[in-house]
Amino acid sequence: MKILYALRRFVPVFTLGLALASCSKEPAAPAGAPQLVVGFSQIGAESEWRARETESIQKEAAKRGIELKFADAQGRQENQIKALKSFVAQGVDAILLAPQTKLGWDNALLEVQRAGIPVVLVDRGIETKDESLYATLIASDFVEEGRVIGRWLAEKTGGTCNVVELAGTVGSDPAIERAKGFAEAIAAFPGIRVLKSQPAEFTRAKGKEVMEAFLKAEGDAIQAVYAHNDDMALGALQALEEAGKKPGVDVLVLGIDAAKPAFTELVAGKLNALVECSPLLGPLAFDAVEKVLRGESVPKRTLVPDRLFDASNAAEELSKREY
Ligand code: GYE
Repeated sequence: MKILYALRRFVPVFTLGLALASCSKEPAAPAGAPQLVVGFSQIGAESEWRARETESIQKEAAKRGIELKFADAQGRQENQIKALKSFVAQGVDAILLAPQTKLGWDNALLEVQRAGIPVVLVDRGIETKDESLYATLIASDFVEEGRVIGRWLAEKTGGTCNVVELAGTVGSDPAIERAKGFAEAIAAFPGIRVLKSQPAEFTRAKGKEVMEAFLKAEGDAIQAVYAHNDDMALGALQALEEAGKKPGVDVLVLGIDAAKPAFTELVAGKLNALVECSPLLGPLAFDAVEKVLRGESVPKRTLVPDRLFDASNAAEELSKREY
């Protein structure tokens, strides 16, 4: 394995030499340096956020002349584990992993570690017995995102409101932590009642479907919706409109991510508050990869900062949105 790994690193140098000689416009690593090969195990394409994250990572790899081996797991952890094994077999230099769920990674990551390949976790964290199985985690503080939304709701409603919750993928870090932060923030307000909470997989279609079921069960009692991401908030918005309600007016709609499609609805007044969660992780991810490969130390956790947007500040931000 070691010999193969060393050999693989020589081939791209040669290829790079040819590319330079033919004045290729291909982005290139610095002269003389072997081209890095990085495997990226992505969860899927369930949301606008994830499409923007994939784009950011692909763009940054190209900019740095890094060869990216991209594996889309179509929403299944078992496919991500297969991708990790395949990256090991291919002898990549490093791996970026966006883990779908928190649990269940230790065996696969141990195999990766034994092959001497560093892992950078992007966007979601994992729960593991052995923190040395990954080099660093680059992600937002999902608990804080949930708290910020909870505080906003308490403040805007004077602490009295019936809310329904559209939760993210079961077992995923953002679904667990966004629920926790929200619950923590509203705990001080007994007048805020969560009528229903159900997973809707972070997708627009499921968000709409679950919201329709909520409306059937609770009807006019629902005064607010807290969705763990933009897409589910947009699905809820559609369900509300189809039920003859005015989203943003009859029912408050709150979400997380603040990507352009939802942001536009926020400015239009159909959504009421969005907490940002940046998917533009490419530059941070490859900074970490390059540092780790140079043997430099990296913090175990890099926090991506988030802001809250509502009617008070959304309009002036819209033209500046990068995602
Ligand atoms: O908020 C959501 C998605 O892991 C932070 O996953 C990410 C979340 C994001 O599909 O839209």
